[in-house]
Amino acid sequence: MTVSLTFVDQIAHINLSRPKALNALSFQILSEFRDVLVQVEESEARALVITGEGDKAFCAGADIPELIGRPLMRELEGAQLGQEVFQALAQLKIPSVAVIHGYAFGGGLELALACTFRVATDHARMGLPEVKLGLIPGYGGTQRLPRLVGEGRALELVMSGRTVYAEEGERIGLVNKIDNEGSPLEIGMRFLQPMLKHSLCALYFAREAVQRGMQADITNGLRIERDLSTLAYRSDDASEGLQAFIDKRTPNFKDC
Ligand code: CO8
Repeated sequence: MTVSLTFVDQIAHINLSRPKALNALSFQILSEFRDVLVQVEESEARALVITGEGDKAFCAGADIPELIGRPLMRELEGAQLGQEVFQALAQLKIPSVAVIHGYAFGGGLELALACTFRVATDHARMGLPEVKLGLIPGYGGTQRLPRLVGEGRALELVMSGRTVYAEEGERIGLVNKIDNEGSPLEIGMRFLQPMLKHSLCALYFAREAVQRGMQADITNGLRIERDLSTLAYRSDDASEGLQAFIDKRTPNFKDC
C-alpha cells in the first residue's frame, strides 16, 4: 500500500508513502487515496491531516512516466480520476489540512488545494509546472487556485509554472500558515486543534456558506448564508451552545 490511513485522537491521518518517486500520484496511489477517503467518511474522525512520506516532498504531482504514451482516452480518464478523487476530498464534511513540508508540484499542489487548509514549512516549494511539460493542470488546479489567490495571480503562476516558496505562499493566501515545529502530522494536528471542540455541523455549514458563496453573486451568496445560518440556528448544537453561554459552562456538542 502506498497510501496509509491511521487515526490519532479523533484525527484521521492520510500519508502518501512513495518517497522514492517523491510521492508522485500514480493511478494506483489515486485509487488507494479514493478508497481511504471512503474509510475517513465512514469513521468518527473530526478532522483530516494529509502528509507525504520522507523529507523531500509532499507530492511531486502526477506520475510522469505513467503519462507517457497513453492513448488520448486513457489520459482523459486519468484527469477524470484525479478530479473525482480531489473533489471527494474537497467535499468531505470534516475539515482537512495538507502539510506541505517539501515539494508540492502539479497534481501534488492540486491535492493540497482540494483540502480545506494548507500549512507549509520553510522547506515548501509549490507550483503548477504543467506548462513546462506541454500540459496544463488537470486535477482541479485551474479552478481552485484562482478561487484561492485571485485570477491574476493564478494566471501568472499557471502560465509561468514557477515555484512559490513558503513565505510568498503565505503572503498570497496559498497557504494559511507557516509552521516548522515538529513532524508534519504534529503540525497538521496543531493547526486543526482550535476547530476540534466546535460543532462539526457548525463548521460544515460555515464552510459551505463561504465556499458556495464564493461561486455566487452577492445576492445569491447572501441567500446561501441565510439558508445555512437558519439550518445552524435550528440545530440542537445551537440550542446547546446558546444555553451553555447563559449557564457559563462549556457546551457539549453532539454534532447537529
Ligand atoms: N512522477 C514520477 N516520478 C517523479 C516525479 C513525478 N512527478 N517527480 C519526481 N520523480 C522521481 C524522479 O524521477 C526521481 O526518480 P529516480 O531517482 O528513479 O530517478 C525521484 O523522484 C527523485 O526526483 P529528482 O531526482 O528529480 O529530485 P530533485 O530533488 O532533483 O528534483 C523535483 C525534485 C524538482 C520535484 C523534480 O523531481 C521535478 O521537477 N519533478 C516533476 C514535477 C512536476 O513537473 N510535476 C507535475 C507533473 S504533471 C501533473 O501533475 C499534471 C496533472 C494533470 C494530468 C492530467 C493528464 C490528462
